[in-house]
Amino acid sequence: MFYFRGYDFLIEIDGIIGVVMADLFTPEYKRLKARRPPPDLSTVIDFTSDLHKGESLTKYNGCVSKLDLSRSKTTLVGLKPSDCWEVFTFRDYPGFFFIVNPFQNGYQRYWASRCIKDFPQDVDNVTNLSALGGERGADLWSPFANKLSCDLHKDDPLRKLRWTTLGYHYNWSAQEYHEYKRGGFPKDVAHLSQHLALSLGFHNFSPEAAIVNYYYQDTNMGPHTDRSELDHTAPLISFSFGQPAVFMLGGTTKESAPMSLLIRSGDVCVMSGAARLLYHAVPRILPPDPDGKLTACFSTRKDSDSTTTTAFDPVTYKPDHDESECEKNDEIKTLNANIESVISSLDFSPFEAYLKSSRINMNIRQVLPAGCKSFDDLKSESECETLRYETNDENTKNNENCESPNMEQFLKHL
Ligand SMILES: O=C(O)CCC(=O)C(=O)O
Repeated sequence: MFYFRGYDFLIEIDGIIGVVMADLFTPEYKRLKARRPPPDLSTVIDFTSDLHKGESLTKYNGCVSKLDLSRSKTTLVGLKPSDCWEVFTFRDYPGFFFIVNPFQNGYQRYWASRCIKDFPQDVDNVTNLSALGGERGADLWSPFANKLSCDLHKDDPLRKLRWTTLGYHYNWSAQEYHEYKRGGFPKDVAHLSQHLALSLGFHNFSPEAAIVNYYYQDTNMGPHTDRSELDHTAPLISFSFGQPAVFMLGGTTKESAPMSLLIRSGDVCVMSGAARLLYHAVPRILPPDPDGKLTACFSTRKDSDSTTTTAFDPVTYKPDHDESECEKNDEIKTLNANIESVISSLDFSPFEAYLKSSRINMNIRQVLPAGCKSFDDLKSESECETLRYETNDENTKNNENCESPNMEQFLKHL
């Protein structure tokens, strides 16, 4: 075996010569994940520092563009009106959107508290701890929050929490969803993701499953694709809270060189269309700021001004969808009021302590094809088979050792 064209391999077995493309994703993943020496992160795109410090998109030679969303002035579930979001698209990754923190200041408190405190202790949901025989709906939060020391000790069960699933529960071993392994889907998460999808032009997004990932600062997620959902035309919407992380996005196989982005608290990634099935990974969570402060996006008006009575800038909901959707509008108004009351009454200090050493990622998926309410609705056996064939993924999450699909295919054909 020897090197060919810089990256690829020529392989000869029993007189047959073939080309095997090299894996360009894994070595970069390992480089970015390395502890000692820490990696050079200068190739990682950081929209917040580049663009807010006045550097322009020309730096990216036309590879990155800004999308103008002018359609909505609506503020709901803690989001700013979408016409002031900063949305980026990428020439080489059509269908991938990166939105710089679209949340109003202070409102991430609500979402972070839902992810850390509420979702794991809802009996409808499954966590990595309950999946291994722990009590379903166990309260992991109170023991941590009630402790005087707010360090996330290595023996604290909260530190062992790695994921919670909502709605259709993903079966990590079988890599599939099942009709009878389904809990209720929280209305607030449904509205958040649907509003985001709608703002980007996905009118029929139906949020049916969410995976909330918890990353302590020394953890990561290996290269994988997400293809167990039956409808790949629906976007995958991913929110991040807490410490920044390096996010890698590659091609449909690991043979394409990946790009890396710095994802900060509040940022949103959307994988859709041609980007829906791309390889991605999280090699690194960045350490907390040396001053120990969480980013300003968690601050409320009360933090900076002791004369202020409300903790955050209250949101006024102005429906800009069909006015006849009264029921939905009422539901959103109630939701907004509830979010504001939760934030006002929240003692944020234990959450701050948790978020200083951790990152949370909440990603939301549509599982079923449009129009289906359950797996039983899948119209015919043949349609079902086709969809199942598409979901047959050989790439396991966190499996850093799996070989590139082309390598496997090539070797199979020898
Ligand atoms: O943490 C992230 O940003 C990515 C999470 C992810 O890829 C997944 O849950 O499939």
